[in-house]
Amino acid sequence: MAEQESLEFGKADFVLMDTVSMPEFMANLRLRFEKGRIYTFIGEVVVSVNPYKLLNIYGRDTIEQYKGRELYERPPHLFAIADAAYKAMKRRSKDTCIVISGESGAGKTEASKYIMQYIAAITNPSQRAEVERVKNMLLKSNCVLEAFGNAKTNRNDNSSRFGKYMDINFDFKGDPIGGHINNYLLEKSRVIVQQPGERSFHSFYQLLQGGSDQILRSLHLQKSLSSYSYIRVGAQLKSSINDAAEFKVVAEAMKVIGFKPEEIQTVYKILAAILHLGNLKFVVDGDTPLIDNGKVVSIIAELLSTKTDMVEKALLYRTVATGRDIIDKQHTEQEASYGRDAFAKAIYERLFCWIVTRINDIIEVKNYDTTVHGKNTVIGVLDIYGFEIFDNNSFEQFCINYCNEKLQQLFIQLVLKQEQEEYQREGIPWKHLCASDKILEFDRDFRIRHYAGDVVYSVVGFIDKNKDTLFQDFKRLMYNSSNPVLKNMWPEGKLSITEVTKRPLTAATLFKNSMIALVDNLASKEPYYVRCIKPNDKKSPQIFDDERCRHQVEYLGLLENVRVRRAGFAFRQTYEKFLHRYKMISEFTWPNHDLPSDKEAVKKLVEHCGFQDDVAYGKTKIFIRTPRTLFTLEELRAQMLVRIVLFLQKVWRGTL
Ligand code: AOV
Ligand code: MG
Repeated sequence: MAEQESLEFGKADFVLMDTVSMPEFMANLRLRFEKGRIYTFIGEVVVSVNPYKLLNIYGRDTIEQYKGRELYERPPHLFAIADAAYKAMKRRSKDTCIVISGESGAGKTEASKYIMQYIAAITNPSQRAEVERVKNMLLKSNCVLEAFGNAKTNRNDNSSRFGKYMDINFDFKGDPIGGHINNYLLEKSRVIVQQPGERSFHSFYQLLQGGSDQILRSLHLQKSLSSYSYIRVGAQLKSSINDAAEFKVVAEAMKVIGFKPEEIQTVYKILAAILHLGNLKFVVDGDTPLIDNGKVVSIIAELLSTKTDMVEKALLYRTVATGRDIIDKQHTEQEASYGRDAFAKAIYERLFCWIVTRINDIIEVKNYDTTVHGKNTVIGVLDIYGFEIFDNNSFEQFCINYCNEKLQQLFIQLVLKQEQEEYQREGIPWKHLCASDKILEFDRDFRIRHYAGDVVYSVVGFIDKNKDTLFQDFKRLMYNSSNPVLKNMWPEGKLSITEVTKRPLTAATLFKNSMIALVDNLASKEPYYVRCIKPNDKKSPQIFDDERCRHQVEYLGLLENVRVRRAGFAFRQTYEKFLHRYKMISEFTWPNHDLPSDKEAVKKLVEHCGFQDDVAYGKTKIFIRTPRTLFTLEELRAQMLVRIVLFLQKVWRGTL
């Protein structure tokens, strides 16, 4: 059965390739993609190619086929990996993690959702109500996070614009009892500007398209997307997502998760305030900037539960301490525009982080006593923004691509490094995979050689985005809001101007620190990998673009991964021990050899048997690539042993 399937659908595990070569790897990957077999193993790693169409392979019946099975018993699937991570966690009380990587649009987020669905489906057989509640929350949180953290980009209609790491906590029975989400740097510049062909975060369109007339009226909004300058660029874009329908799904999910009505109201008010902010214009009267459309300011003040004159003041002045004096320094027109945009970005980012915090409050493990219930173990699922290159790359791409570099380094370290070091010690040639983040040139722009390709970054706005200045006046404005939900989001607004002295860490430093913590966390767990490949740049289910795929296979290090797996499968042994076991196979080594060294003797033996193409000679060890060679050696040995025993028996009986 397995044999038949492997002939028709290609090899289910790349380890079974006849030769480890790029052409053979690509031929197998393409064949399987064309046959709708989008998953292939490399040992315990799943390689996935985005099918760009719905496949009927995630249903209840499929889940049942994978539940509790060993990895190799079933065709390759995300469920096999999820089950392996779950089993390791349950049987061996190991914390495990599933790391999903691949470039933008390769299918990471979809994979992470299927994995979570699988874990939800196979746990809690006794249907405990509390566990069901937790599972429901974990699953429902996805669509809320996607609404606020995903957007249509030129690479992906539902591109994650934040990094997400979710821990699922399990009790001693292996049932989910809670979770925790870590979110990483949201691409907040998208709130105020998007590249041609792209949109802002889904949440804005969902509100405008899906909000009832009553809701929109209360927010002073009209349905027309092109009325709002912050989202005008992508207003006409067709989205594969139905914004109006999704608005209701997200509102319902927030309700189920446990957001209070006044909290959901505040969320809408913040979105509306941002849209109105974008329409504010400053005019200059002599040296003095004024707000052109004062009506809009009063709407913003109403939505943020603060006073019109205070909003106006925060937009036009900043309070500075000069020595002992505190003065209100007036903005130039440019500063006022900068301040407005920084404010819009900041309240959206704050809103997003607040949503994550609220979800965490609700899903966090409560009342678990380890002394009574035993260890609580964790499966982490990592779904980040994938490596991306746009026509114009800025600070955000720099951070996103840095994050991907770190994960690739971790993969090399955990999966390939040990092996690579062994090869190096033994002096066997190994094609180096480097996660090199080399800066190649600096003119106005700079180019970095990333593991996945060269990216030219524009320096325009780079430093501003890194400094990420938000005038303290806005923080105080929000802290003084009479809406307690909003006020809670801005605790540092409590500080007076003289108390704010410390220069905050830059955005890049904060991001770097969070990445280091993430990598340390992943490295402390037993990792399982899903490596996603994007088959083409047209989002087409039909096209397997050889060049694009080969490039991804190359930079993901999949061929090296296969080599490592095979090396892991196969055999390595010191020359002395190898001879001890197999010397009877060859007349050159049996009973003793007269060659200058054991290494030479092993070479002679291997050549005599015709295996020279399947081995590598290290300084102290021989390496055999394919298990078949090893089995043949064992067979030859067994045959020889039988003959030797028969021979000795004859000698013993004196019949020879
Ligand atoms: P990403 O997470 O890797 O990109 P997604 O998971 O959002 O990519 O996948 C992009 C799109 O590809 C989805 O919206 C689906 O239309 C399609 N897709 C992906 N996986 C599947 C699947 N298993 N079955 C059917 N369609 C699929 V980014 O978030 O941009 O790095 O930052
Ligand atoms: Mg994603």
